[in-house]
Amino acid sequence: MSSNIKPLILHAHTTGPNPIKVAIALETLKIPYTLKLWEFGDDPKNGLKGSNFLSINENGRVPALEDPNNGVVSWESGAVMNYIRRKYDTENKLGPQGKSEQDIVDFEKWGYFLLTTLGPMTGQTNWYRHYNETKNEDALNRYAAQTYRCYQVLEGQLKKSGGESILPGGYTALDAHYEPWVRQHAYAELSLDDYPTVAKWLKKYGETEEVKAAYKKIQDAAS
Ligand SMILES: N[C@@H](CCC(=O)N[C@@H](CS)C(=O)NCC(=O)O)C(=O)O
Repeated sequence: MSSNIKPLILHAHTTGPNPIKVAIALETLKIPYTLKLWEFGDDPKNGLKGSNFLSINENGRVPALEDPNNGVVSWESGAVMNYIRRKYDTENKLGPQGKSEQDIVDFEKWGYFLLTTLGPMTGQTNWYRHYNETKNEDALNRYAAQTYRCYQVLEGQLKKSGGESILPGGYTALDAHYEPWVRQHAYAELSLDDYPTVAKWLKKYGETEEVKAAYKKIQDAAS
């Protein structure tokens, strides 16, 4: 698939989870890409809120993906992942495996649950755990409890496949979406002890070639 494709440019940050899902998708499809790492802050040259990056994504957040093959620029990880699937996933390695309306709705609903709920609740837990200038135990407890609630919901879903994949039947883009956010449980100081199927899925998927390659590529670019 990769031979005639000019490398895509994935805009990322060394630690942020959202770009990693895009790297996992590109690795899964063996699409060539280069990484451009940005810093937090408003440095005009290198900052996510600086003029250079804002000309690529006016929201000042990563991921953003530039495709030199057709000039398309995408941002918001959900939109980026959908673009990659529409444009490059010719063998449907990342999309819903069934064609029924329920199959498609299941794929979409678990995607939205990550994008609107599990991801943001984990992000807010991280914020109140590590960054908020004044201690706010109420906010921290609220977001930690909400993240645990998401783990409980995910545990139920993953049990349907014995912890193999978010949707029964094999990995899809959803596994790429969830992996970096569930992996964040350690940084958020949340335990997966009560969610053994989530822990099993994370370990197994985290050891796949595409996931290892995505993390390595970001690490290599940072060093
Ligand atoms: N909803 C966005 C969130 C993107 C996002 O929050 N990215 C983080 C890194 S994981 C970021 O760029 N943060 C920079 C900042 O907050 O200034 C998505 O799914 O792409």
